Amino acid sequence: MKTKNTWWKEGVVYQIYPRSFNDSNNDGIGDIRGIIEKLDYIKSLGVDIIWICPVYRSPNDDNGYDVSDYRNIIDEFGTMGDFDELLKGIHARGMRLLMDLVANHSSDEHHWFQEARKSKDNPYRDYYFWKRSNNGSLPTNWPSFFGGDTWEYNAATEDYYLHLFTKKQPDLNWESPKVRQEIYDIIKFWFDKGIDGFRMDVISLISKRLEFENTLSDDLGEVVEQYYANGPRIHEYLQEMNHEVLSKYDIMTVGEGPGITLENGLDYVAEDRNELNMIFHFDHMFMDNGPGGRLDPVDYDLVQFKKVFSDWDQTLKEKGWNGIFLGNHDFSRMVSRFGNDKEYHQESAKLLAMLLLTLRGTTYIYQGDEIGMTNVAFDTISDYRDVETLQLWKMAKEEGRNMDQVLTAVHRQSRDNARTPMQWSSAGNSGFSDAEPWIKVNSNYDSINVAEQEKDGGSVLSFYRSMIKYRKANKTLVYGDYKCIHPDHEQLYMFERWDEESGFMVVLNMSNEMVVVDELNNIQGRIEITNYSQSNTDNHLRPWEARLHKL
Ligand code: ISL
Ligand code: CA
Repeated sequence: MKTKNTWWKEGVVYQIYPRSFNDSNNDGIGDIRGIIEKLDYIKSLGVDIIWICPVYRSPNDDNGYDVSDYRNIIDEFGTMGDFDELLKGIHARGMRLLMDLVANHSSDEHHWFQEARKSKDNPYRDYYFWKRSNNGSLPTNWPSFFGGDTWEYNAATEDYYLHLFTKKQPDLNWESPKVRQEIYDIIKFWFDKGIDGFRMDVISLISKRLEFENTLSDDLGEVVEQYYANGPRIHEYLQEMNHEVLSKYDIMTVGEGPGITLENGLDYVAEDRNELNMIFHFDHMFMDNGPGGRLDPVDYDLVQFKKVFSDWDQTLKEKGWNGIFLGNHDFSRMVSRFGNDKEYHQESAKLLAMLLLTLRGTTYIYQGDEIGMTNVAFDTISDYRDVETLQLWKMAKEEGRNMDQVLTAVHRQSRDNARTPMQWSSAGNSGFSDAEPWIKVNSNYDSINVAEQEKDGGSVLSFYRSMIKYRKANKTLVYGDYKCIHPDHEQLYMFERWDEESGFMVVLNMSNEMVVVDELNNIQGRIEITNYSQSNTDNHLRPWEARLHKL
């Protein structure tokens, strides 16, 4: 079977974290009018689709991933009028808009939960999960994604509610048909406004294992796979959602999911199953998490990294579709993580752009990566804002860990690395705001910023524009077959893409050393794009050199 061609496969997506993108009214917080001001910039990148992280009403315990009203805009981001204008502005420029659906949990300040917690016979009670204590201890020993436990006591009903994330994010009970209907109604509300799709937050977690068994593992990754993700009714729910709402609109969906693996990935996206269009799996993103989780980082290995992309391509090809990303608001900056943000900042940022835009799958570019924004290293924990970082910090302290080492891990791993304000120019606060931003700007903004790179045809920004344009003009890079050459090479990532029309060879030296590849002499076909200004056709690849050959 061959899968069908569509706009959402060919599209390039630009992800916006509204809080950190652009502040229009100078209160230090990015907002919707700030996005409107930058629509021409976004369009100029050549992207087709914009995904905005949550903009709904929220007490912001987890920066909007704790929704208290799914049908309204949070005040600090603007009004529904601003939103409508944003959507109109996006459509007027021939682009589309994806929103973020946070349906595994609500905020504890949502009126459903406010009701549910009042009494055992409240009509909203079964919107959430309630359990009595287990002989004086918590109902289960389950760990939260962000550290700590997953049960919070509710005095009025003398029992506990489940929260896989923070205690202000109670998990919704999808067993209840009323909850599912509420979610479908919300989806419908936004589709009827004209949005073009949803990124579905932790959708892999919505069906719970009702036995609520204690876990036997200390490894969070294992716990997620065995106890939290891919519950027994997940596919029934997704098919129902598809049938009830998704299938009635020309929209796209991308399901985010811890616990989505090579073994079960197709269950979510095989086209004949009518569930989701594509997924974000985390096989390459959690590679550097040690057994102790995020603040226990280990080195990542290129052979493993390539294998992740090759295995996923092989698994999904001709049956489903993938989302390709190397960074988002939950991880450190891709150039700091997979490239070299010091000696080879430019080269490696461009190389990663080439990788992103030549793999099979829909490409997702995270704001700031198009100028090579890097990780940040604040001197003190008080400059960090992310609830996960702060919770893990507190726990590490209680465990008596060496806090200098923990701060080093925070520098490397904190989600705040990706949440510092967008670097627009070398003006104060990087041109993001006239007021002090909600989180500090990365101090390298005077050298890494949009305004500088606009002036420079050799900048990372210019390279992104060329790569996006090239991908869009060459559909072989979207749909064509993929084959990794030299899968065991420890510095080189080389792969071929081809179909009946044309063929390409992508050659990436992902190391700080010169690499010699004899067969480069034999590649027939010209180099279309490279990241060094002095193009080089011999068999020596300079550090982080990237070449795109047309065969
Ligand atoms: O960042 C993680 C914890 O180490 C991931 O496991 C992350 O929590 C997971 O990928 C889900 O992320 C999404 O849901 C979270 C929210 O905090 C993230 O920002 C969101 O992308 C809860 O809604
Ligand atoms: Ca603002």
